[in-house]
Amino acid sequence: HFLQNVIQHPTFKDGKVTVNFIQNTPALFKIKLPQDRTSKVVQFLAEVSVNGNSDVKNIEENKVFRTPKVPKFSLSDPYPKGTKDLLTELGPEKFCAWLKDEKKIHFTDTTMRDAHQSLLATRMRSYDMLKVAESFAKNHPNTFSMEVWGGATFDVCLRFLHESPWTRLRELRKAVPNILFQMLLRGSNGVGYKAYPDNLIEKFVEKSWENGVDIFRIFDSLNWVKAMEPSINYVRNKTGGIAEAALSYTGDILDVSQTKYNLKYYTQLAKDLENAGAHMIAIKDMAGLLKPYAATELVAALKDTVNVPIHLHTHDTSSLQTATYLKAIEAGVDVVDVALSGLSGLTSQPNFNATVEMMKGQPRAHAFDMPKLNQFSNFWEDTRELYYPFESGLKAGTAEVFEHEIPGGQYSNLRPQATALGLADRFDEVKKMYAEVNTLFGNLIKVTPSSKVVGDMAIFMVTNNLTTEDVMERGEEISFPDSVISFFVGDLGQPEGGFPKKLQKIILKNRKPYTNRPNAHLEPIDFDLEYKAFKKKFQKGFTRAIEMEDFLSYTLYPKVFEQAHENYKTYGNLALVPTKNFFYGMTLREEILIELEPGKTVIIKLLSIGIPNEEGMRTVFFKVNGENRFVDILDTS
Ligand code: 3PY
Ligand code: ZN
Repeated sequence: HFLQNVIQHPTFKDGKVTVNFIQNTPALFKIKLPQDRTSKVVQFLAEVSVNGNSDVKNIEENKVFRTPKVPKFSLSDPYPKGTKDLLTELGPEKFCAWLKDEKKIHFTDTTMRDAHQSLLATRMRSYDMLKVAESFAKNHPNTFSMEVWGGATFDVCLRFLHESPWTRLRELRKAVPNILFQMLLRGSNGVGYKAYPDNLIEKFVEKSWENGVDIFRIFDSLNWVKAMEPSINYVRNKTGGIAEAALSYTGDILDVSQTKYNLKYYTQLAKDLENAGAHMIAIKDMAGLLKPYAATELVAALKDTVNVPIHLHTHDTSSLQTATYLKAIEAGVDVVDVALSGLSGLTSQPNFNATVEMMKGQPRAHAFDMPKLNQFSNFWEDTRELYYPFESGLKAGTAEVFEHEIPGGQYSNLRPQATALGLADRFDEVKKMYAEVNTLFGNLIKVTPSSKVVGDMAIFMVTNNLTTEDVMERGEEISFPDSVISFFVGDLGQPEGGFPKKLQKIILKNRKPYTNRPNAHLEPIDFDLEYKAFKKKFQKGFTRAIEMEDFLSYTLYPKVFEQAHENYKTYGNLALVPTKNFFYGMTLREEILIELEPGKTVIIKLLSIGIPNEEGMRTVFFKVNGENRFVDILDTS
């Protein structure tokens, strides 16, 4: 393409080329890319093989990967009936009554959402999920639910993986028609980091249900019931799914000196959520702070307070949380969240396989085919290797979490964030500062996005060598991070007990805070008008009809969507590329198979990568379905 640009350039045609022609003619590097799907994917493979994937840092040379094995299943056997079938048959109320009557403990598998969000910076690709989804559905239909969507996955899917989160959901739904799917919804913040207009959240809930979500775990980053109520109503009124409202657990109810978030606070919150229409209550222990004997008290108290089933979620950051599960199960919790061993433990959920084993001999045991369940763990253990650059670095459980209270899902991001800012050696200070900022801010519930505000402030203070005294005494001179200002204005809602007034004044300077719902300050989306404009803007480049789901992605993340769209126009559907090649390109003589659509497969072999010419261009030779192809790539590595 580069050569063609040179040959066709008027200067070249007129024979007026000087020595500086290439250097002075940037248009030559504007390469018009091929349009068919095969060429697009070959283009991507050539680029990533020469220049790497910009999202991947710290690559180990000559890293050897194992081949993950999908546990056996029969393609032609029908799917055994599961909880999804039961929900369809009973509807949400009766389904929840059934669940409450169940003696055995039930399990939610979080492997495809929270586990990788908390261990691998959310980078798990649909490609790997779809490889095992059908097998899991056929082998373990007695799983209560699979958390596969929401939280940070929506953003990361579009931003870094160049995939449509909606396609992920649909494809998974096709592969798993029998087990309930669940998503994490940040209440008024949807799957983002700020409040969105109510009618956008309403449409989002409706479309999530249509595309495959059954259980909506709804939380608010400050446990503000007012902010969860609308989402609970949307699930109840616009879907046939289950509204599971969450109380985000922080602190320690066993510590009598902690008076803010005590047992009474949580039972009242649960009652309020039940009154607001929740079909189920989740204890969302996002940092893994709920200790075993606290679980005994909390679960027992909630069981006495509300009539709906209780679902327990935790992170095993301290390595203590299977003990918490045992105590919670003894106290009558209905469902616990676990991740398949290969992606469990540490900042992820407790170990699915081991928890099933732990229950053997206990009256509430739930039988699983253990050799099979262990094969799924092995699949994930091998697959996880492909994501090694995204590991958080935490090697062992840490009791320090009880001091800093950093959520599991944030931990795997905070260290790279700190490292990127040159604070790699000062991460201990960042963690300590996180706890100090929490105290300074009045002891907050810390979960997305309030946890991000605390993290941003901690990093800001460490970077600028500021102490809490500096903030209180000379805060007027300090320009605080935008997220912190926005938080103190009221953009994430109102914290329990209100904002610390003096600090709020220091941070806001002359800005006026507000106390009603942030969504009340937002213009509703005019769906007719804006969807039409969106279609007009983006239709070019879509190889299918534009859908409302695309518009929702755009409205939630406009810039990210625009970039993903550009990427799609250039490279096509990258979700089809095997993970190893997506992150690391191809190795010489490697041959891969890509299924562009059912029945249409391309076999691509990398033959050679030429040395850079004077302009830094390298020619990459492939054999594609037996034919030679070459692509010129500017080496920017
Ligand atoms: C998210 O909001 O993504 C979370 O996982 C919060 O715990
Ligand atoms: Zn979590």
